[in-house]
Amino acid sequence: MKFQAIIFDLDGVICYTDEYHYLAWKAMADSLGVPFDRTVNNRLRGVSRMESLDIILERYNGTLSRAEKEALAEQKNELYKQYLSRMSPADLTDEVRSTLNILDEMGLLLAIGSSSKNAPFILQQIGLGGYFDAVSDGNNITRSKPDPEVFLKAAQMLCLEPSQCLVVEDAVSGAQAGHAGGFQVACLGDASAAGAGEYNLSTFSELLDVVGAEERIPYGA
Ligand code: B16
Ligand code: MG
Repeated sequence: MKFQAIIFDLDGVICYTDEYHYLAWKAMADSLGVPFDRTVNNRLRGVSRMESLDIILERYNGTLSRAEKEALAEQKNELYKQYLSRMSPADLTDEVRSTLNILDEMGLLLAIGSSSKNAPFILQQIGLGGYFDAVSDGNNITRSKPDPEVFLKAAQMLCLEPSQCLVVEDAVSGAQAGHAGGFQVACLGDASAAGAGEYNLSTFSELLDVVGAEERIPYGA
């Protein structure tokens, strides 16, 4: 097989929590009187929580202490977690679920490489707690994408070399992180539109073509 493992980004690849990030950051920005819209929100894809806050505060007239910034990030995260608590296995599409199961049955190791500190909670909410062979996320890294740390840690957890793993990403910074770590990258969404990967996919199930799966998902599944 071309790859021994696949390392998936979470938000924008396995499930979609960007609207919840938007709503929670918007509430925080409104409380400070800082202009914030979906164009700014798009710049936060794949970016860590504190770096996201710094991007939002580019439009803030004034200075904030480290403690004030941490309180704002915490305020946003509390509201974000309230949205996450309403997620359920229905938030995982049949296409993603079926594709993951086929990849698993092929004997590929499957892992998560996400910048989010909430990754374990999100996985639990969508019914994938305990599903992956390794979870590398915002809790075990010190540098965020485009640094490759999160993907290198995932490969280490699987006892594999980057050349044996495929990274799947929706953010350009995430694709850059994969390349910086020596991984091949399959892109979806924004990163695919930008042609940032070796494989630029329109749908999640196209991963089956990338790994040369014989099984296909029945049309309309
Ligand atoms: P948290 P991913 C990323 O997840 C999100 O795309 C990004 O918008 C967010 O700021 C980051 O996680 C940190 O999330 O505040 O939950 O720790 O795309 O890397 O799975
Ligand atoms: Mg993402």
